[in-house]
Amino acid sequence: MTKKILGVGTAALLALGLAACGGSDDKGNNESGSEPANKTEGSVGESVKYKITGIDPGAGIMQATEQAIEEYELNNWDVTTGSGAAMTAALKKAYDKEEPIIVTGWTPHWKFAKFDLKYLEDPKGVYGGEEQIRTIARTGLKEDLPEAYQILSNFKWTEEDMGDVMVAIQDGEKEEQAAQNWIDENSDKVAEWTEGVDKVDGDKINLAYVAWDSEIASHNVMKLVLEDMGYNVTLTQVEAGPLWTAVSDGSADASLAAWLPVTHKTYADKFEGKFEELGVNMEGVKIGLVVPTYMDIDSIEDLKE
Ligand code: PBE
Repeated sequence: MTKKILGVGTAALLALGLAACGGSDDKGNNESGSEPANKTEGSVGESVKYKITGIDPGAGIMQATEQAIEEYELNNWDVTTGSGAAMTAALKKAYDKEEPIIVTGWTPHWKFAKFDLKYLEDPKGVYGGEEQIRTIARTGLKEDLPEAYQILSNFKWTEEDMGDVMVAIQDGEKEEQAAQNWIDENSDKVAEWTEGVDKVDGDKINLAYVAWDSEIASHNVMKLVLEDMGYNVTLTQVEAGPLWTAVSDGSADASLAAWLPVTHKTYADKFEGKFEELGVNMEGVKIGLVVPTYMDIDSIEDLKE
């Protein structure tokens, strides 16, 4: 078996395939004799079995991907459900063998540090543009836990900051230890979040997060920062839907995991008025479909053939 299923020669095959399908919008079956070889070599869809490797079903990127499948008319395509960890495991497995794979991806994420990857262009803008990660809280947090409210409102860091924590965890460091190391090396930043805030004496606070690598990093850092300020912090790991529900019904105090304006728009709209936005904790983040650079495609439109 050739490993470079989508090697250099494939551009030509791809172009041929596209030309051959030009007039028709029924992409499913073309009955042209030499199916197996041609399809394996010529069609990205065939090479990945028309599957986009997804993550947990509640993630905004999953909704966006369903929408992409619809808007780009990828009629015979599916997005598989799993988890962030299963997605990166599948990516690593394919990458090590230089096999084709398409994943739901986002930045910041350690995978870009470990593998050569690229986003597929999204000319229809289904995945939005530059996104932000925002901090949200239950209504009433300001009155009940004003010090935490202040720290959470001040919290802001960069892709590089989060990347340091994520890569350390990926390299085998314990989550909490990776967070502590980052805090030790960035005491100036942490000091900005806590400046002028009084310490408390064991007040309880519950932060909700989803097991996405980016959010594992941010919530572990915030846990330690709040603990250092005297809080008794619980991190509750849930899926995206339950996270938004929990912050909106007050069973969680806050979360650093609100990706907006597009990724979690459905949730933000659904719970409008029932939660409070405390500010942007990271600018310039992004979601989309991601492939290894050895794949000879550039755009989501290239999947439709
Ligand atoms: N993510 C990571 C999330 C937001 C953070 C892109 C997987 C989502 O799609 O909801």
